[in-house]
Amino acid sequence: MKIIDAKVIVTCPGRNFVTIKIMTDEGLYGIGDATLNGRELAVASYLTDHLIPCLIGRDAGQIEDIWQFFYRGAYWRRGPVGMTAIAAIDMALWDIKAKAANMPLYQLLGGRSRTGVMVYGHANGTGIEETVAEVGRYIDMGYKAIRAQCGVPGLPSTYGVSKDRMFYEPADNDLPSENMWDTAAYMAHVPKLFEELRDTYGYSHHLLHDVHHRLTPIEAGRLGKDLEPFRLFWLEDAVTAELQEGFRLIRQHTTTPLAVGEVFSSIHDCHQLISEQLIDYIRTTIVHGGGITSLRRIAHLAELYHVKTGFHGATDLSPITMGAALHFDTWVPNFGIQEYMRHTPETDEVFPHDYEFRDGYLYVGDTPGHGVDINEELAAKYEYKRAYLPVNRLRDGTMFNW
Ligand code: GCO
Ligand code: MG
Repeated sequence: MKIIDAKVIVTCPGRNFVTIKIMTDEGLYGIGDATLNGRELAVASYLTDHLIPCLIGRDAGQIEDIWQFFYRGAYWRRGPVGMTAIAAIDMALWDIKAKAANMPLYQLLGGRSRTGVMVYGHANGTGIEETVAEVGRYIDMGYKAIRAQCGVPGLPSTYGVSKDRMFYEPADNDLPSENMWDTAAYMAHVPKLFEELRDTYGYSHHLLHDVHHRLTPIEAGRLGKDLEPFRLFWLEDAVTAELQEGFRLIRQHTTTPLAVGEVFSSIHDCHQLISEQLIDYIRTTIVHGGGITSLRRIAHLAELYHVKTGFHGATDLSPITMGAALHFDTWVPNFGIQEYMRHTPETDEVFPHDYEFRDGYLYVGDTPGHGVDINEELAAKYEYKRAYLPVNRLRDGTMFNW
């Protein structure tokens, strides 16, 4: 089966999404997500100007060879833009292969390992009381695992606290908006939130928290220790992870489980974190980590070292990534949990899909492929709209991690 054409579709049903559609001479097509929040057009150009010309005429079934061609063959390896582009092609090719086999993707990967995929939802509020009430709402909706984020006294805005309770979109401005950060205020506040949550709801649900790269290793060790009585499922992105050995210090000080990896683009960003057992969950996901072909290698490496998967699943990853991830989650032996932030009805309409939420779990359907499609006519109605993620500064104006 030959690839005869491929195109990039940019659409903005409330937020920007980039999609590749690959067509074959047998009439089958596959789609892949190429969305990189705040840098969408760079990936679109990388695909259109540099990868698609090399794709035409290739055998659509040679997924591994095409991956190697674009990874090794580029000479300039890795990086989020390049790896997101490779991931999009890879996802689309797995979609085609599964459709050709007339199988849902999880069957092709090795079959079902579980009945459903446990997901965690996002509860947040400006203060502790509001956040506690939001967690209650998620419990009522059937969630077994809930991430809790809360405003910090004295800071006008904080990562993870949304304007719209049900749909969190951090890319909130035409040019980057500026947030303010205060580590001491944050570290003093977070344990109070989790103490209140456990006092109110007990220990029957999993609770998670995302630090969003704001601490140093020793600060993360302290926070992890302070949170130990509240038995978190994980503490996410406690530090920026460019320095993999930095996690040794966190590990020496706390037994709170650690998750990291949503901004990683390859196995080389996490091989030390995994092989030294410095983390418990790897969050690198299909769209930003080089596709299913690449994530399969990361998951197998992780399995050797008791590390489980915990795929990133924010709203800036399109329903295509969610569909592909859910097939992967349904199969992968060392599954941990899947993040799930609902997409808006406009987005769901542009990307019809067959996965569904029931009682804390997401379930994939049995449609051949990854089960997600794109309504191109509808997509064309929503024009690209530039949007950036915020940046962060300390109280004295110093640029910091967002
Ligand atoms: C998460 C993430 C997101 C990111 C977003 C950036 O854990 O879901 O941290 O909220 O901030 O994906 O584009
Ligand atoms: Mg995160």
